[in-house]
Parts: sequence; structure tokens; C-alpha cells
Amino acid sequence: MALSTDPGITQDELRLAARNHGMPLEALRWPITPVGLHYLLIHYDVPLVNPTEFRLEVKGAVARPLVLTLGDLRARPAVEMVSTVECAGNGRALLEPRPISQPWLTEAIGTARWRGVPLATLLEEAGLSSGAVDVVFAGLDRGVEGEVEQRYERSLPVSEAIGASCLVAYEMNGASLPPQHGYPLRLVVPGWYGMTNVKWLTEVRVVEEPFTGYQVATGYRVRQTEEEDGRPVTRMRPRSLMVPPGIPDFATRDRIAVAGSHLLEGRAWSGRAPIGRVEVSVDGGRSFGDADVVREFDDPYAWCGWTFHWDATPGEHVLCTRATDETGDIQPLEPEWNLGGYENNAVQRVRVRVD
Ligand SMILES: Nc1nc2c(c(=O)[nH]1)N[C@H]1C(S)=C(S)[C@@H](COP(=O)(O)O)O[C@H]1N2
Ligand SMILES: [Mo]
Repeated sequence: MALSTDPGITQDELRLAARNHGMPLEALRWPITPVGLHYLLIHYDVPLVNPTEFRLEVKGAVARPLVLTLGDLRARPAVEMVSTVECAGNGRALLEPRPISQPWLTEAIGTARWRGVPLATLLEEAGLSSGAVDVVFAGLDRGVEGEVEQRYERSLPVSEAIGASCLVAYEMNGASLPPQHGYPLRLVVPGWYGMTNVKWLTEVRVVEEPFTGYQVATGYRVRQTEEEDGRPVTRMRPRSLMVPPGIPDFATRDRIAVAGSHLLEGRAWSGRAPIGRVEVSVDGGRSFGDADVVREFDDPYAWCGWTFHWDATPGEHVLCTRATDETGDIQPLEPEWNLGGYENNAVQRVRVRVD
């Protein structure tokens, strides 16, 4: 992993940033993110898929391998689910030194209503072997990463693959998946960081040995050095974000607001447990007050909304928000550095000038 202490952005980072856009924070106002505002992360190229030739295979350590067309999948009982997805690299560009990869600030986030077939249904039809350990999900896209040529593959332990309400989704917000979000099929793993939500899903492979593919054994590990094995990135840590109040300065995106009463609003989520508390600070994180939290969806890993009254006085202010989930996990005030720049859920800071 290359690192940079240069505050300037490299061309490689700029190219990644232009391919993979974030969700503009004002879109936190929508409970379901409109598709074009949902963040995007595409490691390699978006594949062009012919829907009549497309097949999903369920194979490996199963009693009855399946080869399914899109029609076969749509003929099965469907389930809908609202799920918030965040890239594990969200917050990476705020680390110092900065890992050279997709340079996210805080906006690698979105929430969609997914429709598809429960993964558990397909695994049950196929019949898992008693020795099954992991389930591997492969996309159609190929590339080279860390000098390894590969197709994009991630795995889940069998217990999560069966128990975590995973969906093999063909619809996003009531329409077929668009090409950039995985047409014609993607995996949705509620609560897990984005990387496990494999797009352009074409193969579900059950294996009897722990999967050691690049995106599990090398990428997406929290560690301080290349030599260290570290721990895998799995479920989303708690995070709260606010809709920046007032109006933005074009270049800096600092906010300009009028004095008086403001209803600050935002959304919060955690992939580990429901959100227990959201707090807001109007003094740069020195003191916090409780926001009012509203659960809009029954789905356990959909974000929730919050509001907070702010009586804005003239001057310069730094607003912060932080979430705590029901396990007691709370967002840190300062980033916790790691080599890949994963899981940086340090509190958001929004500079506001009140006139
Ligand atoms: N096949 C495939 N699936 C993929 C990826 C990819 O590059 N290829 N990117 C992953 C990552 S890192 C993230 S954060 C999410 C992004 O999903 P989105 O673009 O639909 O928001 O997709 C995941 N699934
Ligand atoms: Mo990601």
C-alpha cells in the first residue's frame, strides 16, 4: 500500500475519485437515496451483460448445483429490504499519512430498497455439504490489484451467508439494477461494509476450506504494516452524518448560515447493532447534546433519521455529530489510522460561518 503525506491529491487518486462518486451530503434528506445520488465504488470496469445469456451458478460443495436464468430468479418468491451501504474506505482521505486508494472524505454512503431472492433460499435448494465453511461470491468484472489478476470475489462464513438475511437482488428502488450498481444481479449483505455486496454476481461457490482470495486475505484487512496479518473488515462501525446547514461556499464548501434557530438533520447507522444514541456538538466536539432519533424503517440495517435544534449565534462554528450503537460502540473524535484506510468513522466536522 502506497502512502502520502502530501496534502495535494495525486493523479491516480483523482482518476479514482472521478470514477467513483460519493453521495452529496444534502442527499441525507432522502430516506431512500435516489439511485443517481447513491455512492459508487467500482474496482475494475463496469461489465456489459446480455440478460438472455446471463446465468447465476450455485456450485461447489453442494448436493444439487444450480444454473439459473434471470427468469428463474424472478419466478421465485421475492423479498424487499431497505439496506444502508457504506464503503469500508469512507473517511480514508482524512487520514494522515493518506493511503493511496479511493480518496473518500465522508460521503461513501447510500440507502436503497432492494428486491430479490433470499440467498438462504438458493443455498437451501442447492443443499450445503456438512463440511461447508465459506460461501464465495464472484462478480463478472476482472482486473489487476496488488499485482494479482483476479475477478472480484468476496466470501462470507456459512453462518453469515445463511443467517444474515442476505439478498440476491435484481432491483434497486423499484427498477432493474443499473449497470453501475451491478446489473443484472448483486449480493446485498445487510450490516456489512460495501465490499461484500458483490455486484455483477454470477457465481456462488460453497467451499470446504477458508477462502483466501485477494479481497479477503490481502485487501480489506485492518493492520498497521504489510507484514501483519491484521483482522478482516466485516460489519459497519457506527456513524452519524449531518446535512450541512445553510449554503456552501463553492470552493471550500464551508457553510454560511443566518443567525437564529436551525433544525439540524442527518442520519445514522451501524452494521453491528441498532443505533442507541445520536449526539450533536456545536462547539467543535467539546460538548455534545442528544439529538432526537427517528427509526423510519423496520429493517435492522437501514439508517435512522435524527434532528437537533441549534440556536446559531454570529461567528465561526464547527458542528459535529456522533452515533453510539446498542453495543456501546461510539464514534471516536480522532481517526484511528490503519494501512488500508478502512473503518475511519471519526466524527464529521462541518465549519459554519453565521452572519
Ligand atoms: N463485482 C464487484 N462488486 C463490488 C465491487 C466491485 O468493484 N466489483 N465494489 C465493492 C465495493 S468496495 C463497494 S463499497 C460496493 C459499492 O456498491 P455501489 O457502487 O452499488 O454503491 O460494491 C462492492 N461490490
Ligand atoms: Mo468499498
